[in-house]
Amino acid sequence: MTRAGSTGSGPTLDGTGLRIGIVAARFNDHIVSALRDGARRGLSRLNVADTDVMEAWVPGAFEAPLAAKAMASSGKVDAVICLGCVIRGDTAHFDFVAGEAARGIQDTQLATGVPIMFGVLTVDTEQQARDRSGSGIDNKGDEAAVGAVEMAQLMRCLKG
Ligand code: INI
Repeated sequence: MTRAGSTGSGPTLDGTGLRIGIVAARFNDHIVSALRDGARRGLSRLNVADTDVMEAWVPGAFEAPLAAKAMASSGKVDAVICLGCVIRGDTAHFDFVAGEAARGIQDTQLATGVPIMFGVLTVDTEQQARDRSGSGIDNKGDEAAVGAVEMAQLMRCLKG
């Protein structure tokens, strides 16, 4: 059987030569900056050169898909990592922002064929956000970086 990319125990990841975009939402920026640091750590651990990482900031998670689409359509990146933090409040705003960010990101990766990672925290409390944006590999930005390298490698493999 021919396998493309991953094996059951996970793929061997090497991001050498990959170009990765990061779109980070400024809303809750103390958390999102920590996710961005996690993503940068993850990319660096997987041999993605700092100079191959393009970073753009947007006002909030709602705007992330548009910037991701511009990056993905530019032909300058192999994958994009969207980072944000949406914390549930007392109104329905959370559902619109989180839902539209997720929908926009999925639509964009399907429309462009460029992997777009959903590194947007959707949490009930600030503490839950802190727990997912620390200095270890359980940082969701780091997790998104690993996903970006895996998907970029896989798309290269599948597209030939
Ligand atoms: N944007 C976020 O990224 N996180 C949030 O928790 C949030 N809340 O709670 O309102 C949020 N709102 C801003 C939104 O993303 C847009 O920037 C804004 O609505 C303008 O379009």
